[in-house]
Parts: sequence; C-alpha cells; structure tokens
Amino acid sequence: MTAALHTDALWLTLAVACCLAATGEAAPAVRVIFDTDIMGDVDDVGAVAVLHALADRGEAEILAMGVSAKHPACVPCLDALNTYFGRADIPIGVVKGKGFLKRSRYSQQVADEFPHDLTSAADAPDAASLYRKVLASQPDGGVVFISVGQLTNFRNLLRTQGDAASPLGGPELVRRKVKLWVCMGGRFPKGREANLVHDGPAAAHAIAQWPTPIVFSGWEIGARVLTGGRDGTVRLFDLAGGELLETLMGHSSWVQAVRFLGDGPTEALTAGSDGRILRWDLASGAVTAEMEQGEAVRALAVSADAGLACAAGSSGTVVIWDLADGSRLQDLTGHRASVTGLAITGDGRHVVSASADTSLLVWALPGR
Ligand SMILES: [Ca+2]
Repeated sequence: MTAALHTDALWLTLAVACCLAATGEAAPAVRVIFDTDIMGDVDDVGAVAVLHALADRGEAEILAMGVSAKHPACVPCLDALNTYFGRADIPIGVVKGKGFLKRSRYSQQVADEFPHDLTSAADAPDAASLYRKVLASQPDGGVVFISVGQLTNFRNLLRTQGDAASPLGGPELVRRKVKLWVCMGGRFPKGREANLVHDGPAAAHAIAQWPTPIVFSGWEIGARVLTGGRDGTVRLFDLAGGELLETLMGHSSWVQAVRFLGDGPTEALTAGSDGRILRWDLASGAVTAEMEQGEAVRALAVSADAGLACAAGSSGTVVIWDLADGSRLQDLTGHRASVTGLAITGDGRHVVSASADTSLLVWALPGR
C-alpha cells in the first residue's frame, strides 16, 4: 500500500498545485541554469522532466544546461530530452578537459532513438564559458543554479577570467548575477555521496569559493520509508542502507495509511482497518496518542506544522483531528463513497479529498 499512497499523494499534490496556479497570483519564473552528469543514474532524466514541467507551468525559465560528465552520449541525450519536451534550443555546454567518466546504460539509447541536433560532446561549448555568457546577459541577482551531478563545471566557472562576455572574473560574475545554488549533493550529518566524491577536488574548490548561499539537498532526504502491512505492522526502513530499522506493533488489522510527522522524521501517524489512528515516537517505538475514527481509515494527511490531521475511509466522511490534544474538530460529509486519498494544499488552508465516487472535494481547514 505504500506505493499506492505515494502515487495518490503525488497525483493530488500535482492536481492541487495546478488548480492553485490557475487561480493564484503568478510569481515570476525562476531563471535556472541546470548542471547534470546524466550518465550513471537515470534520476537525472527525472530531474530534467520535472524542470521542463515547471517551465511549462511558468514557474521556471531554463536559461542553459551543462553536462559535467565525459561520456560522449551525455550531450546528445540531454539535447534529445530537451527536444522531446519542446525546448530544442536550450543552450547546452559540456565539461572540457578532465572530468568524470563511467558507463551509461541509457544515454546512448536515448540519443539513438529520439531526435536532436547535437551529435557529440565536441559540438557543445565549454559549460563554464556558456555559463559566463548567459550570466552576463542576466539582471543582477537573478539566476539560480541547480546541480545534480559532480561539481567540475562550477569549479571551472570560478576559475574563469574576464572575456568577451564580461570583464569580470568568475567569482565576481557569480557574486553579482547569481541568487542561489541548489546542490543535490552530500550526505548529512556525515557520509560519502557520489556527486561530491567523483571529482572531490572540484567539489571542495567550488563549495569553498562559491560567493552566494548554497542549499544542499542531501542524499539522506527521502531515505526513510514507512510501510503499513495487512498483518497490522508498521515498518520503518532506511533505504540508504537497505535496513529495516523498526517494526511497530499496535494495530489489530491492515494498516492502510501512514504519514511522517515533523522533519526528522521523528514521529509518525498510522491508521487502517481497525479504525484507530496511532501517533508514534519513532525513537522509542512507543504509541504516544490514539484517536478513534470509528471506521476503517484509508487515507491520512497532516498539516506541515503537524497541528492538524485529516483522516477518511469507508464512509467517505473526512474527519479533522487536532494533533495538539487529539480532539475531533470536525466531520466533513459530502462524498457518496469511500475516500481513498487526502492532501493538504501547499498554503495549509485546504484539504482535498479524492473518493471512489469519482469526485475531488476541496474543504477549508478550521482556523487556517
Ligand atoms: Ca546525477
């Protein structure tokens, strides 16, 4: 049921975000330079797809992309993806000189099977030079770098001197034009992570010398996974090490909905066929609160501040719970069949319920 939960949540989140984007104030698009190795792991392809989706929604403007890997198929692969997503003209640079090389199981096949212009890495300019040109054309403080590979191009950019694009050296050009660097790299609080290790000297130089704030998206994010079983158990896994960390026993039948609480994650909320919602302290494995829904629960949602929970299931009634004291705040009735998915909107003011009656209902949350 974990996979189904995640799919529901993602689908709802996307649907809600689309609705809000259609009715809310449009924020200016974030101007992005995207740096990828797009060689070993296929998650870079997912990152490219998400970035194009954000551009489709007007939330991002893709100024340029750079490849930090030496495999000859990486540039054609990235060009093919951009062409597929309707942006064939995004300028692509590539690392020149030394760089990281390993086997790629998909880049050649993507390049072979989908149309593109750039036939080899030799056709693409030096990423550091391309970044200089693009930065020079942008307003001050307007650019966000996103990296999902090793940091060779970042080190190379910082080593550049003034040129035809700008009289400024690399560090000063970056300081002036860049707002933020978001780096998928590192493992916190400690540990080895590929993007910082594959070209360690470049990573050390780039991170030490970069003149703007850097946000690190560490490898540990998302590594903890909760599952609910038909046997009434809740299991906490660490995907980073492939370990089962805890087996939590408390439900008497199928656990159909699980949610983390807090950032750690340090707590969890679980519910299922026995009609009980349990709050867990994950450090001790103890139940710290129990709420009685009174019917099988198939979906849970928790507000970002962990102040409210929404639970729903077989009858279609959505129940709002106050997590501060476990009190039942509201019963929301409107669905004509069971509720299978719940998601709280990004602004925390509404909950959206998805039902087997084929409708989505949007409810205002109390006190929000
Ligand atoms: Ca990567």
